[in-house]
Amino acid sequence: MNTIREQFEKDGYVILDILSDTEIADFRGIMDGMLSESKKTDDTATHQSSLQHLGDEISDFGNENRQYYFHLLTKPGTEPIHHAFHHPGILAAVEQLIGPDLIVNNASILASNPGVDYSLGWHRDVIQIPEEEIEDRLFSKERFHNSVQINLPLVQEDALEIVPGSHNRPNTPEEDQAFAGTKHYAPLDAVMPGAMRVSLKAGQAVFYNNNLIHRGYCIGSTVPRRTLHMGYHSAAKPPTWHFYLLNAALLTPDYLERLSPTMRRMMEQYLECKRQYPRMEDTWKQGYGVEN
Ligand SMILES: O=C(O)CCC(=O)C(=O)O
Repeated sequence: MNTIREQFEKDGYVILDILSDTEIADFRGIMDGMLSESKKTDDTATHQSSLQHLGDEISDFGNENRQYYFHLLTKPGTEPIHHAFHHPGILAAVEQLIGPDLIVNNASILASNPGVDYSLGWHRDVIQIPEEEIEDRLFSKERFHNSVQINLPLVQEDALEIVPGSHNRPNTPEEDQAFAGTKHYAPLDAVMPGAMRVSLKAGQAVFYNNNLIHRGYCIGSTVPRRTLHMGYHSAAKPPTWHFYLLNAALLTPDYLERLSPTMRRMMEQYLECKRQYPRMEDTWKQGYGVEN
């Protein structure tokens, strides 16, 4: 077994250098064309989370005092940045972590301007699963989790916090206490034992198993957040619930025509996988085919 895979399986994350300085400048230029750093708002309310699963409109960026979450794959006009989502360094690493035939199922930007404070509640990425169906066996060494999530900042950041090693075991009693009875988002003031902040230089990426207990947390930052955020699965195995984040209804023939050949191929494979596994609600059921 190779080292990054061993580390990923043990700790639930691994940090790698991905982008060259030229690539960082290139992506930063494209992103600056989409998101203005100078946009100021009179909004002083504290917003607790971005619209993580619905996504924001790029034209709304900066209207509110919060972090924004843009889903890119299905947004016409964002094509100039799509090549980030099939960067050879990223695909090679993800393939070592979960296997071949990779398909991107989340390709987003996490963005906020300097001075914007925000926090998400601690969570595992299980928001699509009704709380009463979230069983401990989902977080076990025996179950293959067909998902790698990545944060790749174009500006140095410390905005992701994780509990290393929590991805393949159930909550400890102390963690349960911090979650205060919920299996989705913990209360914002929860103190999570064993938490660690992930510090990344521009161009470095953290690859993580999103069953890890984690949160976005950014208070008092003097730099903007400009982070590519993506998720992949291997088409060699059944997908997880994360696969369904991408709105396949927007992958119309007209839209597919606009994509680069590589991205179009990935999206066609996405649609094929969706035909094979049409029902998200099967993915967390016992007997789905991912347990050893
Ligand atoms: O990096 C962040 O802001 C956290 C993202 C997150 O919690 C998620 O995508 O589930």
